[in-house]
Amino acid sequence: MTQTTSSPSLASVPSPEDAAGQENFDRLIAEDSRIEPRDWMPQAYRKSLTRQVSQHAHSEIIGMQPEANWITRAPSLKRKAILMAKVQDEAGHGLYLYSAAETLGTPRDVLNDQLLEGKAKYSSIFNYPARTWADMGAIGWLVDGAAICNQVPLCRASYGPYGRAMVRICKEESFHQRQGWEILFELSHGTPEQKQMAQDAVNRTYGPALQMFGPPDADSPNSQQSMAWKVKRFSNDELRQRFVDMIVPQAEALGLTLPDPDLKWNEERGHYDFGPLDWDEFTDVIKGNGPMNAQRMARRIQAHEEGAWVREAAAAYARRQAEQHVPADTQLIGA
Ligand code: FAQ
Repeated sequence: MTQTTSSPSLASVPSPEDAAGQENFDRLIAEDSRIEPRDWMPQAYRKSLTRQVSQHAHSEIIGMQPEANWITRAPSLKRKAILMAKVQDEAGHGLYLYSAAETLGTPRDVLNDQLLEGKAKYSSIFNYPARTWADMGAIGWLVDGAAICNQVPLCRASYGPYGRAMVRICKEESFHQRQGWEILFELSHGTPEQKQMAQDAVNRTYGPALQMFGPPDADSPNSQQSMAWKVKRFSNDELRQRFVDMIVPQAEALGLTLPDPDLKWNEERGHYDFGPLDWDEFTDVIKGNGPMNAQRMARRIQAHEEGAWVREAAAAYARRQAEQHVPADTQLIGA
């Protein structure tokens, strides 16, 4: 009788270093400690975090566009100054996040190429147009509001640089949400036309804002592993529910309604029930077929090309600084 060998191939046997690294990684996760860039980590953890953090960075950068469009049309100097500061904050968030992603080993220009070549995703919400000034309010209240709801738990993400970046980002997002709320409050207490403009903006933004939390848990391929690694602390549906519970009383205080006839308090669950979202539309948007995908990407590519001279100048400056700061004794050795 021929005997087949069932011993594992050599390639699948972890080296002693990998086995020790995995043990240390598992211990740190179990203890709720942090994984730092120099720590051993499983390849899958590194890859999944690079995906999430870089896509988060891309979202911040693309997310500047709908609001930047309104800087020149802001209704007062004060509003203009506030909006400019907010858009700059989003650029800063992108930079913190690219820096955090780079600590996982992929250089920023590679991550950026993935965005420009359409290989990396960014948040679906930024593929919708900002039609009126009231959209600045709806984006601040609902989009930044959803971002905070999703990102406060990420301050405790197991990967140190990501969690620390999120702390500062969340502080700034809270300010953004308040400025959005304040824009909507003013409009909803203004003329009937202004109130209608605020209501229309909320009607358009509500569904896409709820979709920012990602697909329903049953269709979320990354959630389970990400939660086991303590990157994500709550599932997509848990955070979406938390957000709905938060915005219903806020909408009442604003004097506006949310566009969902199924929205009602469920005494038994202790939460608001809400109606189904259009997941076919979501899938279409993240495949690149949303109302603004083509324009957002074209603008990003154009901005990248127009910024080439800045990158070249910065690189030339860095080279010159390095040459001028060569220690004196090193120069002598070469002489
Ligand atoms: N849009 O398995 P899951 C902001 C993708 S920042 C596009 O559930 P995961 C600030 C997902 O990537 C907003 N794609 O994935 C601001 C995955 O595809 P992949 C961004 C989405 O990672 C305000 C696939 O679907 N925030 O707003 C979306 O466990 C105002 C399956 O999904 C963050 O990035 C979506 N909405 O959960 C700026 C927060 N949802 O990658 C300017 C950090 C899912 O396998 C103005 N990220 N997908 O090809 C996260 O918390 C998570 O990555 C989720 C998705 C919750 C977004």
